[in-house]
Amino acid sequence: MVTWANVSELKEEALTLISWDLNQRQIWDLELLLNGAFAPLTGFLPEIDYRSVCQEMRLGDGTLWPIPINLDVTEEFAGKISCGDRMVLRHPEGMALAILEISDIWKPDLHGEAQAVFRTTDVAHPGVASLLHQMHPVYVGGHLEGIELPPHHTFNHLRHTPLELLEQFNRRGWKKIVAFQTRNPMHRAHIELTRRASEELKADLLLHPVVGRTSPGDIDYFVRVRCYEAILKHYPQESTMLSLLPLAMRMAGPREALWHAIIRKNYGCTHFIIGRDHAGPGLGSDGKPFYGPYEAQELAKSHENELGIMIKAFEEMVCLEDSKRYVAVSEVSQGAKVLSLSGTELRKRLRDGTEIPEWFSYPDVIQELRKVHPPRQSQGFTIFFTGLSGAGKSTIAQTVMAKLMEIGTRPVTLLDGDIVRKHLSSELGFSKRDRDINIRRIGYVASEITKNRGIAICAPIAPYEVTRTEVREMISPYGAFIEIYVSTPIEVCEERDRKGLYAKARAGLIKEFTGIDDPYEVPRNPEMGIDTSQMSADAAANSILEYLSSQGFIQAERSEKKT
Ligand code: PPS
Repeated sequence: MVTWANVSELKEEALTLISWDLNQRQIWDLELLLNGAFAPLTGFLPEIDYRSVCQEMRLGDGTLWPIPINLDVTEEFAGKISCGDRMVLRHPEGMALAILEISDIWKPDLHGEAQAVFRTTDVAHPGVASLLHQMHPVYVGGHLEGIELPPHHTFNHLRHTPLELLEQFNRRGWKKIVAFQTRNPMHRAHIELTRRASEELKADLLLHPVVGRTSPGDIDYFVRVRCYEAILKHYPQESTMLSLLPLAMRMAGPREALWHAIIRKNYGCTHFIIGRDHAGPGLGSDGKPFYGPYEAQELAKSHENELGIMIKAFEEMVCLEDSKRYVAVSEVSQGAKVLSLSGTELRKRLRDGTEIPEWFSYPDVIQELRKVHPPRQSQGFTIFFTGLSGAGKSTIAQTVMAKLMEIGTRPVTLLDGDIVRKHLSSELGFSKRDRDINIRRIGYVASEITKNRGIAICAPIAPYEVTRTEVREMISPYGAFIEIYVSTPIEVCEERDRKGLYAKARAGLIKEFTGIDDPYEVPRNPEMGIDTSQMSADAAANSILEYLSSQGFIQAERSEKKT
């Protein structure tokens, strides 16, 4: 166990120690270390355990543990600490949460870790992308002493430590408890599956959804929790309970299933449901799934004795067309028709406001989902122009803005390159680092605008593909990201040279000028391309409005009238 003693002394000591400000991912890991959900871990893994977990799925002493739990820090920070030191881990709001007694500091081979844990280095895997793109390069291992659990401001009545959950189980007289993990809203198929599990095992049911990090594009947990609360009414009250798990998922499929089972054992459950494609990360860059659909349950089953929790494996549940009854796929008799509604189709129906059948879900759940999936005409979106200086980005952006303001259904904000550099990024230059910071700032502001259902029009050069992709990922959870490559050739831009910058760059008076002595990476998959040497700004703006109309973001007749 993590040590919890002398908290007031530790708080005093924390004032004298070097601090690391935790990011959200690290806070999720720390909370589950501190509250015992990651038992037997007593801190962030030392190097010997880390290597063994990667290679063998076991700690150095042989205990089953499939996922590395590491504290990652910058090289700069690592240069200030040594083994044997104590450091304080702080919440971004400043509270000291724990003291780490540093036993190991090392630079991991992150590609090797990805290959060992995820069996791939393909960044289409969200766990790999996070490991390779978000982790700091140095790991710090050591034993933790707890000061305070990370604070929560939402749904506190549904959050429990393992100890609190055990108390709840005892109070209710529950002895046999089957846990269900999910990162999605629950529909009828999930309910049938969990009811079946609970009936077959004669066990009480814990709905234990993840409210930490899930997979990119998942529905946010506020909405999901409202759906879970709605769905609880459809279960027998006395034998069902809902509790939220602040876990940072890795989407590691089979290894993740094992890990989830260990965590549920620590929360006092006796059984754990593993269905089809548990913690599946979707498809790889080659279009193939990373793991087999039943690999996760097979791996967990094969370690059942050692796990200390029983695995309740389930096949996919499907709905029979005739009787509207749910059965396991293998129970469908020959010739019987089954109903299905894919996630993509569900999202489309939510978006279009079209019917979602009763066999699929409950009206109260759908009502919650509809609240956050307004029809496209009321959703926010971002138009992101990218291209060389002088390509025509600002002129088209201004024309599009004027036309959208004439339509007038939502507020429109223009984040032009020059405007942003004046108001948001005045201290930045044009090095790769500075340009990336500039573009991330634009992305952040645009994501806030999009989230609040406005229209953001961005028109920076944004020369780097990775950074543009990052911005796309920041915005996409809230609304569409429409990337428009203004592909006007450099000769034309240079010929125009409205600001006289190309002449200066050629004369060596401006350094790092995009297209002259600094790179521009052509977008790989923009939603649109526009070449202003072939098309006027007005015609370009009209084609953008036509695109918006064809995608349902603006009403067809309004855009036609105005264009
Ligand atoms: S970036 O790369 O996206 O951060 O650039 P951005 O902020 O869009 O650039 C804004 C304007 O800065 C002028 N300018 C330069 N551009 C490119 N390279 C160098 N070295 C440079 N120095 C100044 C240029 O006019 C950009 O505006 P636009 O509207 O693209 O012409």
